[in-house]
Amino acid sequence: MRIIFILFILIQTTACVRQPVLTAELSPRSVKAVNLEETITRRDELMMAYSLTSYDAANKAVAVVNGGWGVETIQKDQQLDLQAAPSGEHNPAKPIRLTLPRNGRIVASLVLIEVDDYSQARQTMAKIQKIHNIIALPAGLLLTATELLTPLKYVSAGLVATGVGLQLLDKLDEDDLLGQSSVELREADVRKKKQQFIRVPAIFTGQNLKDSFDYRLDYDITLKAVKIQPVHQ
Ligand SMILES: [Ca+2]
Ligand SMILES: [Ca+2]
Repeated sequence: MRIIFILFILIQTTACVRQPVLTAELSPRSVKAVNLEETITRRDELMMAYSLTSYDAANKAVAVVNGGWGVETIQKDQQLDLQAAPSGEHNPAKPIRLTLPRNGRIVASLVLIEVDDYSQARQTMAKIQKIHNIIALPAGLLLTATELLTPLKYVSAGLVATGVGLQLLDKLDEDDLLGQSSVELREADVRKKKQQFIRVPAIFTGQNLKDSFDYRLDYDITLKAVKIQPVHQ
């Protein structure tokens, strides 16, 4: 009888430990050039960088992952499906994912850049893609910041945290930031609302010299329940 009771306790404990945790996955969906930044050349060169940063219940930054897409050219009125299979010079934007800490939160951030220095940008993107979806410990800005960070600062700090020593902020002297977007997910809200999918539409408009640009961009956050398992990198 006693053995059965102990077994029962063991099963209960195991069931508790195995309770699924939530994973958030960011995938850029599409980008459309309603109006180009460089009207004279009749095309823009685009690059996108995105990140997920997680915070625990005590509001401490615990992990960050990065992703990148580009450099790809786009023409006026063209819409690119960022999840379509590779074709010609177009490639999909790979999703990134991170565990949502219990009673914590995740900040998803994305920036869209119009590239002026093409070869420099390609090198930057090669570095970002090398560390794609690798979980890093937050450093510097993410740990010390008490004020609200812009999406660009989140992405930039995420890249620094991976140790590639990349300063996206500095690079923007040569290239142009078309827009930045961020969304925050609180674990308690997600569980309460049983959220599984969030589509974030972003409109990036502005002026560069005499050109006014207008970009429409969508990205998705998918929430999945996963069993806890050892992390293999
Ligand atoms: Ca430009
Ligand atoms: Ca350009």
